[in-house]
Amino acid sequence: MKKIGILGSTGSVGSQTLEIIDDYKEQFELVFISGHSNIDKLSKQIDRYNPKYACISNDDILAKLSNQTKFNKLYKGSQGLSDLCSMDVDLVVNAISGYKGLYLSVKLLENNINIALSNKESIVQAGSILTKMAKDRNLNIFPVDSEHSALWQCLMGENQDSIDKLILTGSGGPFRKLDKENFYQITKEQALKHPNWSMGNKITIDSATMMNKGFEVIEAHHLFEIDYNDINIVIHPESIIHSMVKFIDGSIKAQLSIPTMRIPIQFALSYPERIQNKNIDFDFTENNNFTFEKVDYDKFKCIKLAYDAGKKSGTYPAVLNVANDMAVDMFLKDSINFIDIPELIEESLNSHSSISEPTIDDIKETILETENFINNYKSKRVC
Ligand code: MN3
Repeated sequence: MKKIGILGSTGSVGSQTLEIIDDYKEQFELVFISGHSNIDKLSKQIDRYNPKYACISNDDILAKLSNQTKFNKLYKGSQGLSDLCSMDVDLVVNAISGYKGLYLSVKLLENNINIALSNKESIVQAGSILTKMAKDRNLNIFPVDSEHSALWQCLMGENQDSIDKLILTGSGGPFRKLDKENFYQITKEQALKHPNWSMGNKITIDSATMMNKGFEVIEAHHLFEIDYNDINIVIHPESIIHSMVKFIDGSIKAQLSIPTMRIPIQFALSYPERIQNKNIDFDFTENNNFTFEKVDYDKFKCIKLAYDAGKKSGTYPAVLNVANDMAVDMFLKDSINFIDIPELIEESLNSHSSISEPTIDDIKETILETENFINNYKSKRVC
């Protein structure tokens, strides 16, 4: 029986993780869940899945939680999240959205707990630190993202020296066919409509700007120790091939399935075993149109910003991440345009002096600095 905890259970990945644990009760035991603002959903999850512990973000919403009496101890706020990270569990799914998920990833590794990582911000900001911590402590960081799960599966049983390059696939998002000249007109409603995947707002906007793919490049670099020059992106609008690895002999391995997060989440939970999914099939004769396109780096400036920040390393990726997080939030609150997102990130990167081989404290400092930079920018705009 694997004991599992979920950080961020009310989001898309968190909710699907709960369904999987519930479907395979003989194999998984649910220890804890945590939610942030969606208290109704958290309350329902508590009733439906009966975790031993739950964590909510603050006291204000405590009153709204009808089933609080079910718990010996209900955890609260950042201290509560931190307490969850020291519980007796085998694996924690970190599905918190945003850059604050990093501190919890660090906490989990410090407490010798394996992570199924859906919070890509952790690896983007502090990839070298987290992967080194995991290695030193003999722990695993299992990818939950569909692309990295695909790469992980393609790389199993292969030598590092045999890898020629990683090929990340991306759907291209909703604006793949829109001319760059019309990008300034993009509305929030348009950007929130993803053609293939249904996800939270933040990651849906990241898919529309393609920053998501840029983050995934950085993530792949750290998780699989591959040089940035050997990580390519190809647009594959059908989202059936979830990524590929080309080997030095010219052979290419790909991982395919219908677009569902169920498979990557489940594999991260069940690894090294695979568990039966009776209802997932694939008919090649009905899905026989696989197409591929080049990435338009000119249109999707965020990808280039991500490659550059990743290659420059140090604290640049943290700036990239926080600036993006805040810019997306501003776009969602109608305070900037879609095309301002990469501009704001670029300005933040340009104003930053990076620290090479940063510690977690350096990264914290960089996060604060970037928050200040963007907040100043915000107040200047209001004037
Ligand atoms: Mn992905």
